[in-house]
Order: sequence, then C-alpha cells, then structure tokens
Amino acid sequence: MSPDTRAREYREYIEAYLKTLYAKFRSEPQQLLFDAAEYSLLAGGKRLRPILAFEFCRMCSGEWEPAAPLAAAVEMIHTYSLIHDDLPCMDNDDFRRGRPTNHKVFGEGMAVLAGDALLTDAFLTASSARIPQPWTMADAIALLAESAGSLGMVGGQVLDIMSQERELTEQEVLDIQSRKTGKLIHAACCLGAMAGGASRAQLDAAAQFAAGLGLAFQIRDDMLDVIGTQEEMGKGVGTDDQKNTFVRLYGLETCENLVETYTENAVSALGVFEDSEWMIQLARDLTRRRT
Ligand code: GRG
Repeated sequence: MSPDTRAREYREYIEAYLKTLYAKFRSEPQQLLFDAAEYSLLAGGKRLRPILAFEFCRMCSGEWEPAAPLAAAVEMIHTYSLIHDDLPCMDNDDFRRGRPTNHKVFGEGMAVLAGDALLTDAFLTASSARIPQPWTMADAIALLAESAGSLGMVGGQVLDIMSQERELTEQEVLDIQSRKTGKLIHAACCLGAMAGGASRAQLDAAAQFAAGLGLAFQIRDDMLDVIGTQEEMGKGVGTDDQKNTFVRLYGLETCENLVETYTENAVSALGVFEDSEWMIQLARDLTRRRT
C-alpha cells in the first residue's frame, strides 16, 4: 500500500471516529460545550498522533483498528492543549487549523471549558479500548496521564513559561520540548503498540522512536515558524521570535541537520519490528513537511 493511501485510510477512520464522540451526547442540554469542543476537534489537522498509534498497533499485531479509542484520546488531549495554548493568557493566537481560535469564536470561558472537557473526556474514550496481554487498561491510562500531565506536556509548558525571561542551555531546551511536544507523541506511539499487544522490547522501541521523532518534529515546527506561511500552517507564523526555540539557539541550517539526525535516531529504534518500512518513510517525510 502506498504511503499516501495508508495515511488517508488512517485519517478517514479517525475523523469518522472523532465525529461520533460528541454526536452521542446531543440530547444533553450543554450543546454549546459540545459545539466548542467539536469546533476544534473536527477542524482537521494532520492527525499525526492517531496515525502513529494506528501504525504501531499494526506493526505489533497486523491489525490497527483496536487502537482507535486510544488514538482518539491522544488527539483529544492534543486538541485541548492547542485550545489552551492559544488563549490570551498563554500565546494569545488568533488562528489555528485554518480558522479563528476557539476563544475568538466561543469566548475565553467556553474555550477553557472545551479544553477541560476534551482532556477529561479523553480518558472516558480511552477506557473503551480493549488492551491485550501483556498490558492492562491501568498501564494504558497511567501512560496517557503521565504523558499529558505535570510530568509530561503540562510540565513542559510550565518549564517553558518559567524560562521565558532568560536564555536556556541546549539541555534545558531539549528537556522542555521533549515534555511539551514529545510526551504526547510518546503516548501515541506507545499506546498504539500496547493496543497491538507489544512485547516489552517492542514497547521500548516505540518509546525510543518517539523520543527522536518528537524532537525532530518540534525542531521542524520551530523552523516552520520562520520559513512557513500562515496559509500552509493554518496559524500565525513568526510568533516565536522571542521564545527559546531551536532556531534561536542554533539557526536554521543547523536545525535542518538536527531534524535529520533525530529522525535517523528514531528510525534506528525500529529494528525489532518486522515491517517498519512505512513508519521509516513517514518519519523521513516529516523532515520536509510544510504544514
Ligand atoms: C493548561 C492553560 C493551560 C495550557 C496548557 C499544555 C499546553 C497549554 C500546551 C502544550 C504545549 C503545546 C501546545 C505544544 C505544541 C506542540 C505542537 C508542535 C503542536 C502542533 O502540532 P501539529 O503540527 O498540529 O501536529 P495539528 O494541527 O496538525 O494537529
């Protein structure tokens, strides 16, 4: 199957799955909350995290559909983080995923609550997964919470905010970005592997792959803030120039090499899987992404 066909299949599946989540609550009175949550959740986006989850599940078991509740949960948490990240008290951004940010449409209060709902409902969604041996639902939920919470993405965001007034060392930037962006990518890869009944060695390999890919993805993100356009990115660009980004630390040319290096580190972890060609191609394609 060509890389594009498989990615399209994964994307269409997760889009359809995400559409069902709030549709089933439509008899409840809090419609505005569901509208606000769906406004951002169904606004497109690359769906990279679900794609990673599906492909790791397939690489472990040959089937990928069992990963859907976990893939959706990660995408819901990712969407909540984007809504909150765009708020006036955070980055104060006006555009996301090609449309006005959530708070611009629904107001700040409802945007906070839509994010809260997506975060919490993500665990309800994840709880409908069936986790095969040797893993348990408790393993999966703990991994998701650890990745999203104060040890993971939120912790990374806090360290980022705390460090805004000073220049950071390379190690500090790596630590912040590994949490802020890397931890949800870690959750996507590892939960997909768990849904496929990964062995311990396969789960460790998924985690190692995610660590490299997460850094490569964030460095490319920093580059796109400089070389990308609002049209391509679906959000404002040039907004990071006061931040501790990789581009500020190293410049564009070195960043291009770092993206390659971290991607190849990621790819080198995949030897334990019999059929990892597609994932290798995906990781390499992401080094040149424009969106
Ligand atoms: C709790 C108030 C409050 C805020 C939380 C946790 C948080 C804010 C922010 C998390 C940090 C964050 C938003 C990191 C950005 C990571 C990143 C590279 C996002 C873009 O991901 P893509 O390119 O986006 O996959 P699409 O739209 O394609 O899904």
